[in-house]
Amino acid sequence: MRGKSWKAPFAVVAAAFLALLPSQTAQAEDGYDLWLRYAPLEGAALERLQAFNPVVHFDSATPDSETTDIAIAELERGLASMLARPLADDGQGKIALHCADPALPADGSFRLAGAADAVTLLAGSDLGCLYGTYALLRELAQGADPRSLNIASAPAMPLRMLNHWDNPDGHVERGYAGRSIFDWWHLPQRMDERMIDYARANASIGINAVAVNNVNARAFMLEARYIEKLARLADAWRPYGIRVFLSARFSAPRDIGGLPTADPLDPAVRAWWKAKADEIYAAIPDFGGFLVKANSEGQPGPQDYGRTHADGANMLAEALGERGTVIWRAFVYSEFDETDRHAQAYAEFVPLDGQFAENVIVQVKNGAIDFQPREPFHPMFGAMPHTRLMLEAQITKEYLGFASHLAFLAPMWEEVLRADTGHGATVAEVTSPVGMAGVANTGSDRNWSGSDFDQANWYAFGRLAWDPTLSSETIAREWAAQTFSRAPAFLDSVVPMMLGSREAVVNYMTPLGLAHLMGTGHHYGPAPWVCDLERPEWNPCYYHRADANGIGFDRTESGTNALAQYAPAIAAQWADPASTDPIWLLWFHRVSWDHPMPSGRSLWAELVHRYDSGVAAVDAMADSWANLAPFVDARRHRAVTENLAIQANEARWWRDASLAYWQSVNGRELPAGTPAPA
Ligand code: GCW
Repeated sequence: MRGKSWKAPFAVVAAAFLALLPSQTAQAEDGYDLWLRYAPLEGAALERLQAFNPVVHFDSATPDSETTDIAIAELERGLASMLARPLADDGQGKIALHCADPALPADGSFRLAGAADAVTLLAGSDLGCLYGTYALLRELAQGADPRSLNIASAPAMPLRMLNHWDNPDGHVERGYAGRSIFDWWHLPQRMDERMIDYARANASIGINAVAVNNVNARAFMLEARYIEKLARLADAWRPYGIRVFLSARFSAPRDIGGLPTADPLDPAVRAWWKAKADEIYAAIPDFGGFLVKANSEGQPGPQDYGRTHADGANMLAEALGERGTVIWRAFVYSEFDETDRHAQAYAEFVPLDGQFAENVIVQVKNGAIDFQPREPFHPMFGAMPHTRLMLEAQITKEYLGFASHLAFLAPMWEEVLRADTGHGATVAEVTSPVGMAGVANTGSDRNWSGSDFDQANWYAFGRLAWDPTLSSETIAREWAAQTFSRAPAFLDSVVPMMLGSREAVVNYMTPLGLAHLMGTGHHYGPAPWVCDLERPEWNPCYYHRADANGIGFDRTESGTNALAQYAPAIAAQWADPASTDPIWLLWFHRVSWDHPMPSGRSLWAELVHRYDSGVAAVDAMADSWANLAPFVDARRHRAVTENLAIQANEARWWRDASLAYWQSVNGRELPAGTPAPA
């Protein structure tokens, strides 16, 4: 079907279109189509697209590839669906694809330019054409006029990656959307069609790399039988621009290789990894590389042999050579360090700056503790100028109410990406030359992410990795328009609701810089009273340090001095409780319950106020959503309503249990005017 211009015979398109209709309606209502619904346009937007009367063309220089075929099929599908009719045989408005423009880089960049009778899509590669196709459809799905499009887009970050914490047995660690989407049992012979839908969703937001298995890895995933399975996925995803990575267990040479050691300096160990890498590349020529969690939470690593993280990472990097990348995680903390978990990763990694091989990336979580509802940016950002650092975010909501609480995470990621490290760059600037990883929230649930609004976090992650300067508001608006309704009245109400949702969670769970107060192990409900766990840093009481006199973690000079790991200008701004933004207060300081807050309230009154505002915000979300029923199909509207009811109840649970506990410690009454507990 290649040539100067391509058009399927009208009858074929019409038949395909009719076949699409009923299932599409059903899918739209169960969320399976994600943001790729291409709901029929209405009003002026429909008239404009009808008048434009699109038809797809591409020039002869465009490479004949599966990727361009996918782009064309997607255009046909999206346009027909939005027009609610098959593309006409005698279409006038050319959507003209030029996918081999030498003036544009082959990294996925593209340009879209509208004119009276054509939209030109220029790209330096077929993948750029695919990305441009999705951008065009995204604009049209929001009602844009094709003739006035003018977009030039390039990926800010080369690596835009999902990390799946999926175990080979189908269980997903910290997964709240059902079982794993990867069917290792039937691969390689049978591949679920869902794998294509998944690739399509990722490509539509620019995600280009996937680590398919949990960082708490099983070594057998490196065996030949799994490489064969992975190769099938790699083949299926390649046209969508996705490279596969494997989480590798550091002790694999012992676990599955029959060697007595996994010491990274042992020649037999090095030879084993080299042979393993060769074996993988023979099956998957564009294999991305290894993701490694080492010497963290009981995982094996180079320190087991008295070696450093750099020794371990460099050994794997040598095995991969120029073919791939080692992504080495910096999420480390030890039960033997009595001082402050906050300071450990920096202490272990920063002295190694400059020692990592060129094809090693160190992957750093957004904050120094662990994916809390709010954390200041990790002090490692900007502190390792000779090391490639990548940001790790968590899309799945381990500490933010799983898939039942609504929390749109773009504002959280925006907060960290825009943070000034004090080393002459923001976190986005430090990480943009490298990349961003998100711990996936996908699962076997029909709606992929466990709830309709959790799809927005997957979407937002991809959009921010592509362009970290995008605002949360832009992302929320485009997502909601594509997913639910493009009606301005709907968007004007749902977007603010999404934008405030994460702050609501912060307020009813861990206000004013509190952190890690969730129930042990599951991390769901409140448990600030827990203080008897063997490892001190797993106890909520380790983090809040509340007693009759006060509350908070002193990380200044008079405390653990973890603050000194930040650049001087940043540390200075957080050194004094008086100059510290209240959102970080108890993260860095221990203050008395009477500590005066900028609001004029005492700390205790402010804390109570924040819990209350968190609860009130959830109630307001439920009210807003109730009013949006006319814009959303009944099925998805009800599903969100039910979750909001759970959240309203559990926000009260968090507030009341937390306040009751603080009162048991400080012996204080609730300030006058506090609403009664539920
Ligand atoms: O957030 C914590 C989780 C663990 C996870 C770990 C990590 C994969 O509670 O489940 O393990 O972080 O990031 O390695």
